[in-house]
Amino acid sequence: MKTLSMKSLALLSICAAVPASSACNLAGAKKCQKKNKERPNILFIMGDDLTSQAISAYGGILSSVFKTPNMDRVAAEGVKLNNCFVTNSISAPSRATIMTGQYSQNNGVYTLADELDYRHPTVSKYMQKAGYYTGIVGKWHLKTEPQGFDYYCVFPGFGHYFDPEMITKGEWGSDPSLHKKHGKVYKGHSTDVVEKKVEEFLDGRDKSKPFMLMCDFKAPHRNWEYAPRFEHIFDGIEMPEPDNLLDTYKTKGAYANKLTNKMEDFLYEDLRVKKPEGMTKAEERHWAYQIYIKNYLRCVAGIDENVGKILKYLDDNNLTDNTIVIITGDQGFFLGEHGFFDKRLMYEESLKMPFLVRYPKEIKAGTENSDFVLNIDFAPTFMDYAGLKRPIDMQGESFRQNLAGHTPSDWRQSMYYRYWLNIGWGHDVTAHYGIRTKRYKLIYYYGLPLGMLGAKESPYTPDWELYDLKNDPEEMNNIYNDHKNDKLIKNLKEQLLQLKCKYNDMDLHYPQMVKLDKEYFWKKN
Ligand SMILES: [Ca+2]
Repeated sequence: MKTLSMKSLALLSICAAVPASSACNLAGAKKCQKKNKERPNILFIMGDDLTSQAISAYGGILSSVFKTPNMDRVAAEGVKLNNCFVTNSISAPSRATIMTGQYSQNNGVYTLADELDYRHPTVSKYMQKAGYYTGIVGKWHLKTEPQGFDYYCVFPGFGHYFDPEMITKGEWGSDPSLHKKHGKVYKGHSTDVVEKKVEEFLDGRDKSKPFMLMCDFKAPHRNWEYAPRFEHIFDGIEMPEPDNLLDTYKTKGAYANKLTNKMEDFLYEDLRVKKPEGMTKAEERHWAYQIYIKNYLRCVAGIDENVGKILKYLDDNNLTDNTIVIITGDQGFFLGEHGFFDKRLMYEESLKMPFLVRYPKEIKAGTENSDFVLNIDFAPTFMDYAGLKRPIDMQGESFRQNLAGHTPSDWRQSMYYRYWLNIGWGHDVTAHYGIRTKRYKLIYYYGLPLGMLGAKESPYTPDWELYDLKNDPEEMNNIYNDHKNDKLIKNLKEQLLQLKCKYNDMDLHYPQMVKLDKEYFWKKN
């Protein structure tokens, strides 16, 4: 049933898509050349599980012992977003959203098991049609052949840290719906290999056109295999710990204690150090955190170094002024907060994406922006810079004006989030959705599989959480059950329903969900 609905949604989207404004080849040659000189290049750099706590420009606790000078350069010469949020905090769904400007329920990629229908409209197709020279290198992760790219060189699936296999355009075969499992082997660490591919793309591009390149590093994804040159960067250093490393989830639902994304859940392959025997849980969290955070950041060091090479390439080739450089991650990530690693949950560290942008022609250097920007907004924003209107099937908005310091007066004040995979593989996270406003976050752990591949029935009763982010930014104190908040909760639930309606996610085609909602949606404990 899910497959059918995915396909039909994809087809619906194709029907609803509005063609991009007139392609350059329709205009006269001279006019076309002038237009191409004016339109900026877009260089979108994304780390897999790269989170803002690991980038020193964000000034988190780790910035005292770990610096990212090259990513920080982008922030210093551009704008830093403080409230950029992912709409479904997991790789393939976030990537599909970035490509389509749509939530999972509209692009059909709900979980890691889903593919992006190769016929679906994407930002790369629109940009290519509008005269951009388009490319993607590194992690693609959407199973079917990348479409709308003049050049690609991508890992099959997750990719490997060392000597990764990669598939270059022309090597996929004739069936774009194929899930290709292998490519050619490229020697070296994947972060270094991907950077070389960036330079190859830039060297070999059609220079008569502006370019859009997506550079998707594998790092710093689990299990954090760093290049050997970073082995000793933390020798003798005690890494600062988050305040809530030892969280006991006192006010959270039954699901929280059962999550398997904690410091005590690491495998030998993650830490590559034998666990000492006889540790208490608290001792184990301290011990594992120190090893984990060093491995994770050694991978980030590789990204930062390679971002430096890319920025130098732009400088050396006179591309800095007319290229929009973006640094982001495909979601946020826990670096020990609540004792967690991984993502998926709606708590701040997982929900927030790092987002730094440099574009000297429009963006003032060293600025910050705290507007609510979502990953559904990336595609319409790229298209705006290219002079294209937002297609009606895209659910996001361009934030080009926000980046330039001119936030529209009617800009969104809240955001809608949904994680679809119930229990199943992936740290036993309960399926949930929720709303985040400037001050509050309300989360509904509904816990139904709804036909998602790999999902399981939930052993828990549906549960709600409410956090006051002003007084409790670390989300330690769930205040849903305090009757003082009844009016606030009712109001937030009404806003949540409005967002569900707006984003085509009313769940009316899931009879189980309709039944569950009747009992639990308005319920107060
Ligand atoms: Ca990821």
